[in-house]
Amino acid sequence: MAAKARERYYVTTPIYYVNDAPHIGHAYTTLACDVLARFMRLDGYDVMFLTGTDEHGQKVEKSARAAGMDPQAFTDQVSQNFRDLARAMNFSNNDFIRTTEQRHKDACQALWRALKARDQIYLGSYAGWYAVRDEAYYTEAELVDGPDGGKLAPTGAEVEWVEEPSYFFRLSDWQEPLLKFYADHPAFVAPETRRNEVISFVKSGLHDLSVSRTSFKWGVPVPDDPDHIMYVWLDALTNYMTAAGYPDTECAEYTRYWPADLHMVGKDILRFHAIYWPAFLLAAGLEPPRRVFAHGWWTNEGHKISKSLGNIIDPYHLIEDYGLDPVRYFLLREVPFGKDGDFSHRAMVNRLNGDLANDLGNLVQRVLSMINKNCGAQVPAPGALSEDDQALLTAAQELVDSVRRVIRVQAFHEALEAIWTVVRAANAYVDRQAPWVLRKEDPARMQTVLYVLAETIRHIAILTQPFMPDASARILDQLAVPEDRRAFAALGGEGALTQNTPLPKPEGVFPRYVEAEATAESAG
Ligand code: ME8
Repeated sequence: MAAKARERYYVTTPIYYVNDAPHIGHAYTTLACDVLARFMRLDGYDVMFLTGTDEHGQKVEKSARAAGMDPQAFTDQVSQNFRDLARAMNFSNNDFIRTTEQRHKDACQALWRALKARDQIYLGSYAGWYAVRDEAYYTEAELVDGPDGGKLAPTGAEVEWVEEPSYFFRLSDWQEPLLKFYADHPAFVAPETRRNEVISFVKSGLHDLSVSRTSFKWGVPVPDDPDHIMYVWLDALTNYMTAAGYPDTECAEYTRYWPADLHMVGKDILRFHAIYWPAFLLAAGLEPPRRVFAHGWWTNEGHKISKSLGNIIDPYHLIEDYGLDPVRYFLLREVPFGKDGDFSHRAMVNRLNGDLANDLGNLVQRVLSMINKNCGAQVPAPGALSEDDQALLTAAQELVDSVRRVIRVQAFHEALEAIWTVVRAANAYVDRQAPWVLRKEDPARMQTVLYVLAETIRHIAILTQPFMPDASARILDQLAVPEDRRAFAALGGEGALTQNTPLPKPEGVFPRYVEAEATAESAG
C-alpha cells in the first residue's frame, strides 16, 4: 500500500476553443477526467489533472473580430466561461492552462526548435484545402459533396483554398515508426474500434503536414521567422507538456508527470492526438503519452447538437433542473463510455428516480432512519454474522477491486453498474432480513442487520465519491465517517464503523424528480 501511495497519475482534457459557449459535450469530457482524477487520488495516487482553453488560430481570431474585439481581450473574457463551468461542475483540476500564457509560448517555441534541430521541419509552400472550423487541412480526395453542390470537409465543415509559404513537418517519415509504436503499445488508443481506425488511416499513407501559416497573425510566432505563426494544433497539443514544465525537462514536474497517463478526447479530435502528437514527440526525441481515449458524441433528443439548430444543452440548466450529482451520475451511467449517447429528459428522470432516489436514496434513508429510531441514533452493535450478512459484506468489500479494474480502462458505466449490483443486493437483504420485524422479535439481531447495512452503505458511498462528490459526502457525514477515513485505504475492515458512535439525524440525499405537469395535475 505504502509503495503504491505516491505513484503519479497525469490526466488531461482537450483544451477547448474559446469561441463556443461551454456545453454538455465539454462538460462530459472534463467530467470523465474529473472522475478519474478523484478516483486515483482516493486510491492513493499523486494526481495531476489538467484542463484549459485553446485560444489561438484562425477560428478564434474570426470570432474575436465578429465580437468587435481584440483577440487577447476576447480570449481573456471568454476563457473565464470555461473556468466558471469547472467550478459549477465541481471539477477538481489542479491547473487551468491558456495557450496565450507566456509559459506556453515558450514551450511551443522550444518544441519547434527541437524539431528543427533534428531536421524534422522544412520550408515549402502549401496549396490545398483548409477548414477553419476544424482547424484542419484536407486533401482533395477527402472532401465530400455539400448540399448545394460545393465541397465540404468530411466533418461537414466549410473548406477554403489556401496557398501560402509554409513550414512542413516530415510526417511521412513517421508512418512506419508510428505503426511500430501502436503495435508495441496496444493500449495506446482506446476503444479498440478507434485504434483500428487510426492504424488503417496511418497505413493508408501519411503526407508531410503543414505546420505554419502566414495569412493571419493570431498565434505563436515561429522562432527566427516571425512572418509565420505555428499551426494551431501543434501549438494546442503542446499544452500537455507546458503544464508539466516543458521545456525544462529536468524540472520536478516534468520528471514526475511526463509522459501523461491519459489524454481524454472526443472522437472528433482523435487523429490529432493519436497520430500527429506522438509523431511530433517521437520526432523531437520526447516520450509520447501512454494512452488516448476517444469517447463518443452526445445528441439532444436524437438530434446533433449545434449552435445553428439552437439545441445546445447548457450544463447550467441541467444542474438547475436535476441537481449537479444526478447530472454527473447520468452522463457516465447512461451511455457505455466510448459510444455515442442521446440526452433525453425522460432518460435523465428515469436514472434520477430509479437508480438514485429509489435504489440508493431509499436504501440509505430506510437504514439510517431505522438506526436513528431504534438504535439510539448510534452505530449499532453487531453480534455474530450469519451467512447472509457475510455475503453482503464481502460483496461490498470486494467491490473496490472490480471497480478499479474497469476504471483503469475508462469503463465508467461498468463501474457504476458494479456498485449498483451491491446497492440492489443491499435492498434485497433489507427485505429478506426485515429489521422492522426483528425490532420486536430479536432486537440484538436487528442491530447486527443494521450494522451490516451501515457498513455496506459506507463502502458504497466511499466508492461513489468520484462520481457524486457532494451526495457521497452527505451520506458519509450521516454515518459519521471522519474526513480522513474516506479514501480507499479505509475500505474493508480497516475503517469499519465503530459501534456506539453517535450519528446525526438522517436527511434524504436524492429527492425524486417530480414533473411540473404532474404537480399541476395533482394540485388541481
Ligand atoms: O477541438 N459530445 O476544441 P473544442 C461529446 N481546441 N463531446 C463533445 C461534444 C459532443 N456533442 N461537443 C464537444 C478542440 N465535445 C480543440 C482541442 S486539444 C489539444 C485541442 C468535446 O472546443 C469533445 O471532447 O472543439 C471534443 O473532442 C471537444 O469537446 C472539442 O472541443
